[in-house]
Amino acid sequence: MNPDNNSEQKKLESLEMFRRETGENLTTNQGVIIDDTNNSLTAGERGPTLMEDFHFREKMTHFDHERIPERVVHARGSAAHGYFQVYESMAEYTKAKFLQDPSVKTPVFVRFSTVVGFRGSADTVRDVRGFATKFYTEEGNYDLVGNNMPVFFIQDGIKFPDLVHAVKPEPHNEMPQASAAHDNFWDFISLMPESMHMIMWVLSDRALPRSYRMMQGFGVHTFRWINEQGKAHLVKLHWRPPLGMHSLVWDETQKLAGKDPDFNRRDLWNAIEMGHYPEFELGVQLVAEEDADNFDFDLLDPTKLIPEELVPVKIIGKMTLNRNPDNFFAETEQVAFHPGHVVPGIDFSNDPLLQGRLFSYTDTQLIRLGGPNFAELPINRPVAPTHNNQRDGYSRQTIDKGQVNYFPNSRAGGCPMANPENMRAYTHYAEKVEGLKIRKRSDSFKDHFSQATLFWNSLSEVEQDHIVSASHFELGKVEDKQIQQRMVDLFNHVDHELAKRVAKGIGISPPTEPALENHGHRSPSLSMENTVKDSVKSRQVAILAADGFDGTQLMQMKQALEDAGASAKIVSKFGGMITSASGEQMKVDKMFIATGSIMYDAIYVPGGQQSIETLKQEGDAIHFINEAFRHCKAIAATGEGVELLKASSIQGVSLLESDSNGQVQSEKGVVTLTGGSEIHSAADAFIQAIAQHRHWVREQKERVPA
Ligand code: HDE
Repeated sequence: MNPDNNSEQKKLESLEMFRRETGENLTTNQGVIIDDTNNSLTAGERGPTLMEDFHFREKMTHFDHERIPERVVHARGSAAHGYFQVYESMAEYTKAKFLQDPSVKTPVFVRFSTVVGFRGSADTVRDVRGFATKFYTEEGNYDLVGNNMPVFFIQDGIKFPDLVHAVKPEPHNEMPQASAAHDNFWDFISLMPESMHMIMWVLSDRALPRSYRMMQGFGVHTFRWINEQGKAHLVKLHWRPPLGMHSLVWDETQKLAGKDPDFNRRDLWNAIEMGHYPEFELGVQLVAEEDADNFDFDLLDPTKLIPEELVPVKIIGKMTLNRNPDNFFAETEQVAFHPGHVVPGIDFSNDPLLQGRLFSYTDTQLIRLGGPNFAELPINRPVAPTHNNQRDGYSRQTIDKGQVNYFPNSRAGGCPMANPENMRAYTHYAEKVEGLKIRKRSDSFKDHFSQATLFWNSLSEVEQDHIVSASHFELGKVEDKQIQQRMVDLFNHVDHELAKRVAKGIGISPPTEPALENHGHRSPSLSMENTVKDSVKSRQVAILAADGFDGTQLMQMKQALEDAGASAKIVSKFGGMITSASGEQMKVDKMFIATGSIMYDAIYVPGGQQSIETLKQEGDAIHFINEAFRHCKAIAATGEGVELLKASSIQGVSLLESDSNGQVQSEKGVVTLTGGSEIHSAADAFIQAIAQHRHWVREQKERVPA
């Protein structure tokens, strides 16, 4: 076998030992074959169940103990296996072995999550997304436990229990589920000005990802990389999706939470099953130790990012996720991440939030996974060998041989040996630290607004509008006027116009003067509008059709979409088959009742007189078009299909008001072709429109009911 693939295979093989296929015979856990699992053992046909029914007892006991506590945060998640490869050696900056050789594929397991909701909550809520990666490196496991936003709410780990208590459902009635839109959360935030930068991110569209495959990831904290010569760099880590960053719109997320609460989870699963392997490039911002103090903010402050204009992001490698887990519980639920899992060449900084995390993860896993042996669970085992004198505890699996379980020893030749001469051993960076024991926030952490303003200034008008509407929703749910007022005051430290717009929406008196002058700086890379928009790979397109559709148009468009990597599904009133005007049969993929425009990125309506007449009478079909239009999605129609768009409530698209004489026309993401002979050109225009993700120019201005 190719040695490169060897390291990638190692984790697969280590999991293989624990995989179990369904066998022919039903057995007990002791291996005894069972003849009947439908009837308990009873004293007579109508008599009491007998205690000696070991099969009943074992089955029921195991069931009774099936649940474990869910994660206190990030309870709802989905994961995938894959591998990571560095593009070029990072030896200049770090000695971490998995970052040296571009031919080495390091196995990874990645879990994406929401933060606030319970395990069964909906995917599409407004929330931060967790992005946790376990690298099974040859030198041990390295966990990069990040989020999809580059900063955090608080500066010190000691505030985390307060933050989480405030955002979780209120304790007296356990409402609301998976939402920050309630008094407790905004009460806390209004008293914590340090959270304002993160609040801007949470109110932005970053909190509503279209797909886990289309969001960025961030290590958040400043970490330290150390090279073979002992030289250190401070480093911020980024994950970048080649598909670009794309979000849902608020109305869509609300509807999806009911129609498909698994929307992001399903998207991840399906993409991998279909071979559209999610990819993320790893980027780093490197700052030499000696330059650490050259910024007007503190690199140890997790409410700050390093603007890319100051330190560019260097792309150093790529992660590909190519396999779904076999078993949700065994893998996705039992995986245990920890920012303290580092390998030689990677070290921490004194970021007080990071320092707090270094305690919390193992601690919470001790209760969640029931004792100290969770590192032995298949998904958590490193591919590097482990040897130490840790013994016993609940559910110990390793059978440690021999008489010796202490160090130093002479009876086992001193093994396992802690050897300071071992060049491969982890050594902590010898940072000079001195000071008084003190509970005090550093003065260098005191600017809470400059970067919140930077973020606001960097967004497009549409993105800013979305922040304002999000604040109206969130604060509109708050009952206490004083909390609303305090929030308006905080927004007034970010930007005066923003504060006035927030105040107007929630009926609070607007501030008359800015609390701080807007510095006017921008960082264009912070806007999602500037993301990649060149591909329709793995995008979902609904084709609305009924009996009598134009078979040539439908087939040609479907083919063109699929050739471009999109997936096209036929949606109609009933399941089964529909027949084209010329007699071809097509299978209906989804019925209107079981789907909605919210589950697709774009809509296509092929011609066919009879099909269009039927769809015009179909409220669901008209609603499909209206809703997709309102959500700014690409819509195409050819031949008589254009008539269906005209019958909808679409407004402000002039091409629908005139006849195009067989020409392909495209305006605001609506593509039409009245003739129907130039389907290829229509498909090209449609594909371009889909790649734009959304056509915001329609928003607000051409509002349609949906
Ligand atoms: Fe976490 N966090 N966190 N966190 N975190 C957990 O660990 C914690 C923070 C993040 O998919 C818990 O095993 C503290 C920042 C992710 O399994 C817990 C503080 C970032 C996940 C915990 C933070 C994260 C967690 C809950 C402030 C982004 C899910 C269950 C000091 C850089 C990992 C668990 C997975 C999970 C503590 C702040 C990311 C309680 C104390 C900042 C992605 O230990």
